[in-house]
Amino acid sequence: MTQQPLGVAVIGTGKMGADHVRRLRSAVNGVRVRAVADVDASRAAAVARGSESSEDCAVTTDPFEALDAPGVDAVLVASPGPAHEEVLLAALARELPVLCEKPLTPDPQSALRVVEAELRAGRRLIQVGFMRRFDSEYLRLKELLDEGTLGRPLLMHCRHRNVRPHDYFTEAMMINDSVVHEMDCARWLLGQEISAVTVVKPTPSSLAPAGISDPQVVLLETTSGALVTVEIFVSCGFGYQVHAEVVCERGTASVGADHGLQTSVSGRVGVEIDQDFLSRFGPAYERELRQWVRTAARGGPVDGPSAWDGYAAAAACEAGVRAQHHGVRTPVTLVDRPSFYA
Ligand code: NAD
Ligand code: ISE
Repeated sequence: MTQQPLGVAVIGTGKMGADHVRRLRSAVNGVRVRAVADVDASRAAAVARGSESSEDCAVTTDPFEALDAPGVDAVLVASPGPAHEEVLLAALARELPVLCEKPLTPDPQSALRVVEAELRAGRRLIQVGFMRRFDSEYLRLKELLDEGTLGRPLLMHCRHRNVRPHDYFTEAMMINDSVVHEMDCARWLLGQEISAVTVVKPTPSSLAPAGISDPQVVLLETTSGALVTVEIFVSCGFGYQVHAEVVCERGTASVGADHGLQTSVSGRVGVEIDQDFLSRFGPAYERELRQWVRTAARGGPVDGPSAWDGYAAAAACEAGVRAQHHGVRTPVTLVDRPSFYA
């Protein structure tokens, strides 16, 4: 008996949602996009049109209508963070497996409501889109740190540079939309929670977007005493760079060196720099989607980054946004981790 393809509703068809739809259609087996929803009707329609199977794909401006469309078995959420909670709760109420783009939600209170709803559902239905956990370099780094040959991690240094942010980007989003990735990576790679956050700001770039003090340096402390520095520079103009170096007792390991085409011309060596996350992390998005489709097709439980990981990152981000405003070291408060997420 052949298994029916997993029917997916995609909520939010902007940059990320459209890219996920393209990858689901071209690079992942056993899946069909059955509905797309975007508050911008023309975007949803354009994404639905982009395939031969578009006649099977419902198009709507109402996310809840998309969840209830014929053939929908699972949901991919790619609307902006503040819109995630209500669609996550609706998907959990319908027992639909979800891949939710990061951040799970932009604050820990709403993230905890999602965690509590998943606990009530009784099985893991939410995978959060922390795609660096699917990047081959980050996976190798995680393996190396877990092997223990380098000894205990002492420090981690991260650089996170974007060419430019969305028009609606705010200074708080430097933390809860961008540094949220480093919050998650630090927790995952070091196997520790983040205990406090400090943010310091140099004189901003004259090219920074209005209302945003760009760049900033974020210092994370972890529960076992490791320190993580993050340079976040969201309007650097020249390229997309995500780099991490972990300094351990017996050596260091780093990922994210520019790895594109290298040229030697006129006495100079040149290396191409990715211009955005879609090219830098393309293979990671595909691995993430394939794993989610595989587990969602069984009706869950899903694996990968969990709603708890989304909550813990949101709690660290809340401290980070307060630290951005007040300029002081800000402790992170977490509720006890339910054994469900052990
Ligand atoms: P975007 O602005 O390009 O797209 C968002 C889309 O959602 C827009 O088309 C908008 O009209 C639509 N939208 C807004 N409110 C909605 C609602 N209530 N219901 C349905 N649609 C709604 O943004 P983006 O860059 O595609 O980001 C979307 C999500 O993906 C965010 O959570 C963002 O943090 C995440 N993201 C993740 C990565 C990653 O590397 N994992 C990269 C970029 C963005
Ligand atoms: C964006 O939403 C992402 O998730 C990208 O990976 C990150 O680099 C960028 O800063 C965010 O705005």
